[in-house]
Amino acid sequence: MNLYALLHERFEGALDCPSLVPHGALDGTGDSAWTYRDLDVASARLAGALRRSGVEPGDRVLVQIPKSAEAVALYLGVLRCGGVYVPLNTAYTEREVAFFVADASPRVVVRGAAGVGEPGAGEGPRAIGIDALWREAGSFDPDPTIEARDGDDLAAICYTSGTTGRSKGAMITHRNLTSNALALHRIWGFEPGDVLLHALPIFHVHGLFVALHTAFLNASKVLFLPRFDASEVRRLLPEATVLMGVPTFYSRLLAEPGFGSADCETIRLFVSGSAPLTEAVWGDFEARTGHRILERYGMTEAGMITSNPLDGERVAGTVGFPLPDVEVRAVGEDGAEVPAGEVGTLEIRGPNLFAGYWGLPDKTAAEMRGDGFFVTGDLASVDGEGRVTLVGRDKDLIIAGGFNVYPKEVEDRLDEIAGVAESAVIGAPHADLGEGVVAVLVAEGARVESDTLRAALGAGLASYKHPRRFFWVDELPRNAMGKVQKNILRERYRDAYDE
Ligand code: MLC
Ligand code: AMP
Repeated sequence: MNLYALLHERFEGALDCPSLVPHGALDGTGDSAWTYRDLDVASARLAGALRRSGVEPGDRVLVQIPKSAEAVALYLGVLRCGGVYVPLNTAYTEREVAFFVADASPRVVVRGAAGVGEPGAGEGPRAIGIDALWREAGSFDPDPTIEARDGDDLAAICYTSGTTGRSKGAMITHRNLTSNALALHRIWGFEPGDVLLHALPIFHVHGLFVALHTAFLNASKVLFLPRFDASEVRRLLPEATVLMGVPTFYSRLLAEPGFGSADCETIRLFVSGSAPLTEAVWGDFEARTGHRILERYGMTEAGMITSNPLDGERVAGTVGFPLPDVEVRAVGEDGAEVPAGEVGTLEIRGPNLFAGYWGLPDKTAAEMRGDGFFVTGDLASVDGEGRVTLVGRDKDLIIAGGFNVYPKEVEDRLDEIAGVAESAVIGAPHADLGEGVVAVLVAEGARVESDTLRAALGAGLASYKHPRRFFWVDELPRNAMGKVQKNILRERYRDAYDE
């Protein structure tokens, strides 16, 4: 079934109820709230405009636009016409976007109003700004068709950087999204009247799939903020019942003077994920608000994998139990499952597991076991009851404020800068973002100023990937194989972001 058909079935009885409430409608500066009918009609119009642009089932539609209700309607419009939605971080630079366009070979590219050129006739994808597409969509009657799709058909390709520094497109099917959405909706106990406070970006699994699908399955009202702003989120909490966020949301709320239980009286569920929630933040949050944050674990390739229980015990520092129909196991270096409670690499299997990396069958095969389990690259223990505790990663990944940064990609850019002989990029503890990016550099001649380094990175690398701390050394520590010993660097620079 097409995921849109399922969502439509669920909100059909609530067409006149509010769906997305844009920020302008919340602070009284203009916009009005969208109803579910508005969302349905807008997505039907956009689906029509995409069809007229030549989008056929299976064609990719690549999108890099600011968060807005129209952007959500475009996502739903792509689902309706059977297209494959390819969302991109709005922070990506032209160089980064060019890679994704070449890799995904989309039929249509939708960008923000700025920086969009129409390519020459007949060549490459049709490039159009969201405003122009929106106007175009409005000039035709809505096309109510919802293209029939199989569970195995692709709904989205979400890029996630690989250990090699080359981004890989995770192919996500209608079954993946549908099974995950239904499971979360059930285990998190969505109920009539729930109101979701939405402050996440909508180019990643968390804000796009987890948050929006559960709300739409429930025909819920969604308070739709353009970005996370702690004081604004605090102001709106009393109008909401559910907040989903990355750990930085919670540590920033705690940093708001006077924040406490009075702010949270209407909330029934705080969810955290995408990065580790420290026991300190979890504990402070409970002490100040009386709420135990529900931590869950997921990844682009598998949507949500485990979750602490809604009703049972939520344990700080753990990510809870596998979702219904999802299997997890921790395995040792020999590939055999380790005994309960011992740490191994976490492998998973279930209807949430993606269909592979776009155009990279070898990379897909390298991360799959013969029995269909996927190697997550996360290190975890699974206790006798099946509760999962993540203890680290064996992939060379930094997670800053819920955004992934792959060291290799940053090192490649640093190494191109005149005056840098070689570099090693690591994550260091960061009070606000969980981890911060640190570069350790070997000079070629005179040492380059930090500002010059950042300016040089600026043109090609999204700003959240930039190191904010630079250290110069005579040589990088290497093991007998010549591999840089990042564990030594992590230890040496673990105070890099201390105040
Ligand atoms: C912004 N900046 C960051 C950053 N976010 N730097 C490192 N890490 C981040 N996460 C930088 C910008 O580049 C900019 O730098 C400066 O900070 C200010 O930008 P901003 O946009 O004003 O930042 P802010 O609003 O403070 O954003 C922080 C944040 C945001 C934590 C609210 O990053 C956020 O919403 N993160 C959520 C990410 C997310 O949704 N992840 C889910 C992935 S899905 P300069 O130099 O240009 O000024 C997934 C699977 C799963 O992982 O399990 O969910
Ligand atoms: P992404 O590639 O952006 O989907 O990021 C997925 C990775 O985020 C996972 O493999 C984990 O390393 C990490 N992650 C997600 N949720 C959690 C969590 N609750 N605790 C710790 N790490 C998490």
